Amino acid sequence: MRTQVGIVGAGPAGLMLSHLLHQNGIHSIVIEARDRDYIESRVRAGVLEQTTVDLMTGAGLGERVKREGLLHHGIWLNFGGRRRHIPMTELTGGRSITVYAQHEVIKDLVQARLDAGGQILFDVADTSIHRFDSASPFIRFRKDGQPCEIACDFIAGCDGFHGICRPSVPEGVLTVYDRQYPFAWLGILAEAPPSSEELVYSYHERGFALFSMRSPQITRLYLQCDPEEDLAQWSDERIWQELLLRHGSSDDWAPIEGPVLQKGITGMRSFVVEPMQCGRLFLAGDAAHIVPPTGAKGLNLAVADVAILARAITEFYQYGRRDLLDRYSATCLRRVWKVQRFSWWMTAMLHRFGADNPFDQRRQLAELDYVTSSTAAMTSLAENYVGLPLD
Ligand code: FAS
Ligand code: PHB
Repeated sequence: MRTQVGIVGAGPAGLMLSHLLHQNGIHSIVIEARDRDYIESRVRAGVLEQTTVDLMTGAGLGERVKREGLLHHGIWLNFGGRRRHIPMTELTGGRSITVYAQHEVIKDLVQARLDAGGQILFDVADTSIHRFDSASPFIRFRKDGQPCEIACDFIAGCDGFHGICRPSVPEGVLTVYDRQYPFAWLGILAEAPPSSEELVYSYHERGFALFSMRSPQITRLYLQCDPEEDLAQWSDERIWQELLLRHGSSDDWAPIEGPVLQKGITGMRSFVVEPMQCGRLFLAGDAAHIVPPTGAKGLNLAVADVAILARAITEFYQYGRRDLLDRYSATCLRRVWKVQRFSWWMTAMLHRFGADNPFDQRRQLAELDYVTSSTAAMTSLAENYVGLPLD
């Protein structure tokens, strides 16, 4: 097989890249290790920045997110037993977030690719990438047990944190920046109507808790737990008891309980590799960086990376320009580090650190008090949360 851009991974990064390239008349092939049903039902992120929704709308993918997405104009910070509102749309001149599940974004992208005759090869195995230090890189993999090869001009490594593209870069080329957190998130999907129209981030002495949602019937909730936590020790009753305790607030707001449909534990880390490119291999999304989910940025950063990459590749094919390609990593990393800072800051402000002492708790409460009583501080949170504009 031959294509212009070989894309490894059908997550938000790989599929959005293939779609944006198609819109500019550039051919690509996406290969994916899992099957279509799996990627279209995998429970992950749920918050889309204004920047991401604008990108999707501009790329002709806005219809369903506009129709089914839940538009939010603010978030709540709950601490000291009282909820405080951050009116993000008001503070950012009209920018908002949309609650729309990641797997719904994946469904829209897969459908759009297939409707346009795009190639997505599911269920591939033994993927490897070659000669990306030359002008003729290629990808090898097995499909239905048969060896296959894609010759291409560029390889996009969109295969997530545990993919093969980043580890394929020769020793010594990449610098790794890594920070692990001494806690994780236990997340549930529950069949219960959202009792708050907007997300609630709760700081509590027993640990962080988050109230989010997926639809008028489904809520999504998280609580801080130990990284080694044994899920079997967490009955649905115990999870609800802990969530209601940590989300306690004087205005009598509380999540509505309901049957737990799905539960899982997600580790927390901040991770970046530099540079995000090597020869004709370009890393995007979780293949290059991981953020703790407290800032709801993972999916959005992946989409921002490929918007920058799609433009650079388009300028190469249409005008023979190499400068945007050469600057891909530097351009992305400016945004990546701002988003890393914001995600670390939200995580540090809202979680209990086992090693912390009473001074740290007082400092966290003072920070929360400042952020919810200073327009300047509130605006800083709001503009980062709704999404920094793409440069
Ligand atoms: P992805 O990981 O989404 O996609 C990579 C794709 O490559 C996958 O489909 C994988 O199967 C495929 N692949 C891997 N190796 C391959 C190989 N060798 N050959 C072919 N294909 C291969 N973010 C939030 O903001 N909020 C959340 O609540 C949240 N929850 C998360 C929960 C979990 C468990 C995880 C892992 C992430 C979560 N995130 C969350 C972050 C998430 O949204 C990611 O940032 C986002 O999926 C990144 O998108 P991609 O870079 O496209 O990578
Ligand atoms: C989610 O809805 O899954 C979600 C929302 C906000 C976050 C993280 C996850 O910060």
